Amino acid sequence: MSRRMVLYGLASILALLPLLTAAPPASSQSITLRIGHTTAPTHPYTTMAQKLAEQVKAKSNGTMNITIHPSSQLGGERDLMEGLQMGTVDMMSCSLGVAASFVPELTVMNLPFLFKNAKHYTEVTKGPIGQRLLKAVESKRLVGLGFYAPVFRVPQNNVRPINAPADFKGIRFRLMEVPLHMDTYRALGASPLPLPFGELYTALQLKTVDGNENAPATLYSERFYEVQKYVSLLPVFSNGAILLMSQVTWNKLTPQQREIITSSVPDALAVGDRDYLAMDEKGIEVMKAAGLGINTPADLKPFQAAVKPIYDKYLEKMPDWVKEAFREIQK
Ligand code: EAX
Repeated sequence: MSRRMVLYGLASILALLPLLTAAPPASSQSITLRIGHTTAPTHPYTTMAQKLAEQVKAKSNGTMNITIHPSSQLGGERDLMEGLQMGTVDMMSCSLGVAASFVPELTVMNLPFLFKNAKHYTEVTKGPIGQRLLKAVESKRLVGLGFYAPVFRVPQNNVRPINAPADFKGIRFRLMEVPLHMDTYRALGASPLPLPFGELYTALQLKTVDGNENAPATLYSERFYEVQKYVSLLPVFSNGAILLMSQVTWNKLTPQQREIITSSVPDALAVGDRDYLAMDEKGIEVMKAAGLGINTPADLKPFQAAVKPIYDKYLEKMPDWVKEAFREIQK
């Protein structure tokens, strides 16, 4: 072999080297996904995300990392939803209230006094209706990974306990910016005001609003009880959540990475459900101990009667399959 040939051979090996080293198969490339939500690091949205991160990391041999951003660090729920659509945020847990402002079909889940209990919500969301709703999310540049949080949003305020619809009169409740929620509280006689969740504690403290409504777990995790007097265990809306991913992010993942995520979701959501139910109970205990008045209205019927027009108004706009789903849920 001539010296020239050796040199030529060496040169071509050197030229190939970057190709051999620089581009490992996509599946072994490390990625980091950001998940955001509005609630505190002690809240079930965080423990769900921790479980998801842990499983995804283990199954991917450490190549897939999920960083968790609680307490509205990446913005409120509307900001996060927009972030998902643009691909600047990868994942989030979103209240069904705000999620329905982006995916109208989800509105059916927000009808007042719809679900009888946690079991009812779970059956619907884990069954064919839940599947269909997760599919509907895809037309909005989102990927629906699952539903969780089988608890209810209840009113808390500084004026009086709510035992009958008349007790709502004139109380300024902070609500999420969700038209169906606002209309419902108006129908009950309250004066609703939309505010981002991140501003709620201060608004309650400064008495910009008299009350708010959330799951007892959240009233506890956000310490709203420090600045509120009464909690009425009136299950006005579902406090369900949907775990969402950005379609922009999803499209960048390999089939193997997608599989790692989807196979990790059920266990993570189960942790979220378990912790939500437990924290709801604990929250009631803590609020009782903190001296809040806690009451359970004896009769739901007058409340249900007052919000009847909400059903007609919002179902009317829904596609037939959603109306059908509603009838199925109500059976
Ligand atoms: O989803 O805004 C709210 O009251 C929500 O419950 C909160 O962002 C968690």
